[in-house]
Amino acid sequence: MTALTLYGTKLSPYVARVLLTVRAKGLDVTLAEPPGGLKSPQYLAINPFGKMPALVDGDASIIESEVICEYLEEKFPQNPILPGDALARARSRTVSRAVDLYVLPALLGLLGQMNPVTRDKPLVDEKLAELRRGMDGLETLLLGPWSAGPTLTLGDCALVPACFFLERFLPAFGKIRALGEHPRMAQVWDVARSDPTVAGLLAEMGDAMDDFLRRRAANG
Ligand SMILES: N[C@@H](CCC(=O)N[C@@H](CS)C(=O)NCC(=O)O)C(=O)O
Repeated sequence: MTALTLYGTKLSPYVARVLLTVRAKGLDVTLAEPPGGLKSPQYLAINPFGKMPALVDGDASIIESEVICEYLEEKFPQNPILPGDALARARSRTVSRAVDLYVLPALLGLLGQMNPVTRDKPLVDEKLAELRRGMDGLETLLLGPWSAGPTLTLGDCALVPACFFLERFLPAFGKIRALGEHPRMAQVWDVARSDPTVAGLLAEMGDAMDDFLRRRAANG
């Protein structure tokens, strides 16, 4: 097996999705900072969009978090994160896609508006409405106890990191009670937190976030 390197940080929900896939499958992948930064010529040669994550496998680079997860699943069939049945696979992929299209863009838009003093209120209202529509739609897709049935799958690898950010940052905006209004999402979040592999990654993400916020506060 050639060495696998994943470029990115645990503070990105897209990187965390790949890390969850890696851990669930029991793979050996090194996590590294994008060389020279996201927009450096060196990293742009790996990911022309200058975004994290990117996976380097030997001479090849693979980008887009969902594609990376699917690549790892195809290349390393052990501990599958896609169910055997075609319909169940479609359900899992739909959750993954819905998180990307309808939840994360609104959520990430809100993260730039954390400060209540400098906050762009109309933008926040727009993003909250978009997020609520995304979460309401996603809620109807979840089968339980994991997003697409009895085991952790691709959909959970996308949804669980999104839940981490929702739980951590949504209360600052007051209007949506994070997972309190979405019982099926809350169930996935509960089952995920009681799974040792997922809980380990969530703890690391929490530590990385605390560290980031401490450093930001120290630098004014
Ligand atoms: N669709 C991409 C999204 C990746 C993405 O937006 N990553 C963010 C971090 S959360 C990033 O690298 N942002 C830096 C930038 O856009 O300059 C994926 O799934 O990999």
